[in-house]
Amino acid sequence: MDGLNRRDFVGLTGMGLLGAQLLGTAATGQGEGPHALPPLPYAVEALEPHYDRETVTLHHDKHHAGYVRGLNAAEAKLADALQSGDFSAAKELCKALAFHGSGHLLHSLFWVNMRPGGGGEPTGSLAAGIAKSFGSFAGFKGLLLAAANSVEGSGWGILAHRSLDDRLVVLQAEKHENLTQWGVAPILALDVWEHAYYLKYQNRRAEWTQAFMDHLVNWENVSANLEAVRG
Ligand code: MN3
Repeated sequence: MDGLNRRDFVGLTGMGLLGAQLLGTAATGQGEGPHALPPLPYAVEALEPHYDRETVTLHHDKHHAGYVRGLNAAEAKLADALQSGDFSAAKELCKALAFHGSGHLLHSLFWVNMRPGGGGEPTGSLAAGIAKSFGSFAGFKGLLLAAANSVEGSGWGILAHRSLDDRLVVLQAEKHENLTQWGVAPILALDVWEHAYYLKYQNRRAEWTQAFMDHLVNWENVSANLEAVRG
């Protein structure tokens, strides 16, 4: 396979973990959990001389595999927490899920984003979307390179689709997430900025979140949102 098929791409951009699951089902399982390391879509030396076989091997077999293991481990701890009702490690758990989940998804995209003899310029609807969003391919390419080159610390340069207005956007990601999970589409938003609750609840954020969940959340709306992102 030399690219994501449309179903995978929709999954990655619009339906969150479904994207990773689609990639995972096509993967070679390691028997460690629900997520598996997807096989490279080409030989380890296929991207030479631009990307060397040693780096590809280490990057895929060690680094990417580490995120898959980390995600499976975090999900196992999540299951334990849900079973026991002990959420004292929720902060660390959410960080681990965001880091490893986003690391797995972005690497899965990264590998299929490359092919031997790639480069050049896109055509078709992607070219049209780039022209609409950035003015020209040269402008887009300059922006993506500058963004990637100036990421603070470790991270990514990313092209993403924003469903809000059907535009393409260039992002920097520090680490993999900080602290979202790439590809997820939010269906419920609970605002815990102080502006959301301070006049009434002052510093008692937990009272506000309890009130939101007990008395305010509109599950019919959340259900409709889920139907919408599932398409
Ligand atoms: Mn990497």
